[in-house]
Amino acid sequence: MTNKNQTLGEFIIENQKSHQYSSGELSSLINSIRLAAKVVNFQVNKAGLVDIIGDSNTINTQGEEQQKLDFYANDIFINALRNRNIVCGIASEEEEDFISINSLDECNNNKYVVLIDPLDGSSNIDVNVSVGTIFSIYKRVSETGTKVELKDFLQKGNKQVAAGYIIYGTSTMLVYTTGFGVNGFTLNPAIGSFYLSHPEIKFPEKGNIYSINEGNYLQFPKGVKKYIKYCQDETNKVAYTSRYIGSLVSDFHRNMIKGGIYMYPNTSKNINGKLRLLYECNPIAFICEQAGGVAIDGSSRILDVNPKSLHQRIPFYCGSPSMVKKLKSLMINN
Ligand code: P6P
Repeated sequence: MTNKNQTLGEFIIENQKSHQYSSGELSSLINSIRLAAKVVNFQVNKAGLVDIIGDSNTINTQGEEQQKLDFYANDIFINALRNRNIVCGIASEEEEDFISINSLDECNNNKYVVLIDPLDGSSNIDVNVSVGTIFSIYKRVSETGTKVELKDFLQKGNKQVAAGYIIYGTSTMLVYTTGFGVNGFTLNPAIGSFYLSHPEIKFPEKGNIYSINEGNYLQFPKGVKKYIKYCQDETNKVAYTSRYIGSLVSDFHRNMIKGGIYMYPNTSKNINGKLRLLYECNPIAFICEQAGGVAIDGSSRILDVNPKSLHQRIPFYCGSPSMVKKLKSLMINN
């Protein structure tokens, strides 16, 4: 049930009663993400004013130059989760290995693990383009009270208990699902509270926006090339349009609201695609499906892919059902 203008805190309490996480731990976990989002938002919004942007002259596990805000966001989210003693482990795009969170008594009885991309699209920060945080939450599969293990993180996306993103754009929004639909909350910066602004978000059945980096066109699989030409064919009944921000959270969010498809295929430079399965594609795919969309790796459902490693990459196509279905038909037949 949704009540517009409800605060995120009120929404969590109301839904805690009626949903699976009545224990309150997942509610507390979402609340810790809410707090971290406000802190990161404050820094992102003033990045241009202080010496916090610009390369930090270090390289992350992906071989990408880390912006200072990457580090900062990573620390803020990890500390917010650690300090509340809610999770037993965290994996992050900015950390080579997962982090085991041991409570004071060393045997950690917490049952959730969190995987996070603390600041996706960070290369856009110094040109004032919106960026985002993406998170994915699972129940641990290893024995409670023992140290967390890699298998707790290498779970299929269909096992997620919650997933969401924060988009630091013209306004700051927190969008998330716990498997009962997708709801969007907009931050009122004057009072520092998130308000339910987009209840029960659903993809429009049809869409006309396709999002892809066409600079890589020559390297795309044949089916993707055919789909792009299909969208550009002016004899089409639908007038398609291309929109690409280069920030996954922003491109996905616009397409979910307006109807569209986001595509990041494998290329000769990224033979398994560029996006990471565990903390980018799985959470976005969970939200996508909960909003009535479809998310595939070109042939299979993203949420059914069996992960092999923490930072594994995968081709990613997600959006309005009719558009993904058309793309898939062209990919399978070419
Ligand atoms: P390209 C940002 O680095 C990111 O991971 C996604 O947010 C974004 O959609 C994609 O990469 C952009 O990649 O190669 O088009 O610049």
